[in-house]
Amino acid sequence: MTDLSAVKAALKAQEIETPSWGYGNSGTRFKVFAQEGVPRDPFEKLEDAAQVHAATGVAPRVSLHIPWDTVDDYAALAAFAADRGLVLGAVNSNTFQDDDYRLGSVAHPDPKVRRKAVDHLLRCVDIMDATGSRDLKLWFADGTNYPGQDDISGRQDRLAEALDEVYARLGEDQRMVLEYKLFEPAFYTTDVPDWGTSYAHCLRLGPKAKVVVDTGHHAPGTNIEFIVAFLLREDKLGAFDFNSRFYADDDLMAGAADPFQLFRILHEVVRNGGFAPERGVAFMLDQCHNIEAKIPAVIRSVMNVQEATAKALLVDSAALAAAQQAGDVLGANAVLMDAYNTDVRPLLREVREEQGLNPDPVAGYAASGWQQRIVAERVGGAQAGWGA
Ligand SMILES: [Mn+2]
Repeated sequence: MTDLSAVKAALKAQEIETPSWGYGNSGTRFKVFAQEGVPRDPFEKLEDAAQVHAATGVAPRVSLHIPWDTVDDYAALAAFAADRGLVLGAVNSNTFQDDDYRLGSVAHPDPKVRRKAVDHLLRCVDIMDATGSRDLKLWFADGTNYPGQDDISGRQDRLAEALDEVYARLGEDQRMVLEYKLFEPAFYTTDVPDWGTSYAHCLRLGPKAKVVVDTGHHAPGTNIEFIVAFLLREDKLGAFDFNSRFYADDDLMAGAADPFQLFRILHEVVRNGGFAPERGVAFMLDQCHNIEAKIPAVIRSVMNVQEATAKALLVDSAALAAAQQAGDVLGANAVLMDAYNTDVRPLLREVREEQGLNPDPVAGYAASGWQQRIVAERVGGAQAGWGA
């Protein structure tokens, strides 16, 4: 039997980090659709993030993206966040939006471009010093489009050299988390295409380097929960970027496309102690809301992660271990499916009521009047979005 009070305590202690860019305008390479009331600057993004935290109680952390969230005074941004009950989370670097990066950034053949990219990453660590952020999130768009375009091993050498320099700059309590992605924007080779490549670089770098698992960055059919179990076992899982996908890097709401997969991933997190604060795993969303209302979409995503977490916490681990030990294939599978098939929404409503929250976060947000307020007040100026 599962201890319900322990499950509730774990759900109340959960922290899900939301991305600043999820509040701004976004789209596909075909069209960015503007929405009314969208933030014009990083401060307004934090105001929206505070609404998500107010509605859910588990989203106090916000990831930044540099240069999209560039401000004059990062300590002031952190203070602005703190005034709203928020904490600034991972600093996401961007070495993919300048013309200089046509052939890559840290793995570019030209040392001048590599210098520029590394300087940007070092600048991000300076920003972390000011914001108190722990993690520098690295995702490189680097790769090649055509066989023979560049030297695959040479690019790994350049990547390693850049990572070494940034790693050496990290403070005592800072980390770098290295994300991988199978393809896109490069279509032939990608310099960090999979968890193994990220893991190998992180292992070489040392304990302050960990792997980021972005759930949308794998080949179709990849067993992501195996990767999670393996990385946790090796103490190399630094963070999740949750989102969901039907085809490639769709960046849809976490848990929307395949809630069973999200449950299987979170089961491995629970099984391997990944929620313990000392494991240092960051649970972040990395997604864009192109056609749906942004704040409610972030709230829905947080709820989807909570629901999958609740189901994972409800797995009867003693019964599961006994069935596994006995070689009871069907019994073991049934234990897992019993948890997955549990309707945890009443439990989560109860948890929220105990936290003094509206048991229905979507309804709570709708009743707050925030959406009408930002549509009325955020008039004029340039809306935040990709590249802004
Ligand atoms: Mn990501």
